[in-house]
Amino acid sequence: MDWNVFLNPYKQAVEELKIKLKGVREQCLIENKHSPIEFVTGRVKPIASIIDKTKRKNLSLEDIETEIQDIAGIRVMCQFVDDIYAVIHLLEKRKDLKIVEERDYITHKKPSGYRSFHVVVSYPVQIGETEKNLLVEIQIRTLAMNFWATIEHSLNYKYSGAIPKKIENRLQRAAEAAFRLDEEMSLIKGEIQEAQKIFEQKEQRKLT
Ligand code: 0O2
Ligand code: 0O2
Repeated sequence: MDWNVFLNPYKQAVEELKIKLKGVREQCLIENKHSPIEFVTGRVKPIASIIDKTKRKNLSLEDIETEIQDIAGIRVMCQFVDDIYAVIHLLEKRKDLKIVEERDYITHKKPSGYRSFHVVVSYPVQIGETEKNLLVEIQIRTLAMNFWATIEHSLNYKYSGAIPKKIENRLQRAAEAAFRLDEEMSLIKGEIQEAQKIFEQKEQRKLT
């Protein structure tokens, strides 16, 4: 298998979607509206992780295109939980992609404490003269959910997936604390957005 040939379309899909979603934020800022998108990151799954997952799920290499949905991964970070649903709505309305699956780990958090909303989309890329539809996983989460997931991911890496019970319990409590933080922030959302609008206008005036 030539991994370069296989992964190149995924690389292109990640770059295109990053630009498009960052564009949504820019447009909101220009219109002086609250952007449901705070920032966007993306990555193509490393070859070693693809092979690991293939083994773990007992797949053959021919199946990976359909069975591994996160070879191309986009992450959208939001300030507020409501923004997550605004981003999902925005994705549902887009004509350049098709939602094929939604996984709600916000109302159904994972046993680890993980929260995020995952949307799997089918996205067309032009490769040479042909068009190829690829699966891309878009993870949408708040800054607090992202903070937790980033820390938990490093601990999982450190302990090779076997986090000691004591730390696991603390992480579950931290996940709840992060969720309460999101709830608290939602309660003063209006106040925060007003302050951010004033700040943005001031920044814009400096530029013109
Ligand atoms: P800018 O100018 O900072 O807005 P790239 O391909 O370089 O555009 P890439 O490789 O996806 O972006 O970068 P990465 O490391 O995946 O994502 C990091 C991006 O997220 C950077 O923006 C960071 O500035 C931004 N970022 C990280 N944490 C935060 C945060 O807490 N708040 C905000 N607002 N942004 C954050 P860029 O893309 O380099 O552009
Ligand atoms: P990466 O690139 O290291 O993040 P699975 O079969 O469980 O591997 P599935 O069902 O295909 O996954 O998809 P799922 O569970 O919707 O999404 C898996 C991805 O969600 C993971 O990717 C993580 O990015 C994130 N995720 C899911 N659960 C957790 C968790 O408990 N903690 C953290 N930090 N992230 C989680 P990978 O494969 O780990 O790749």
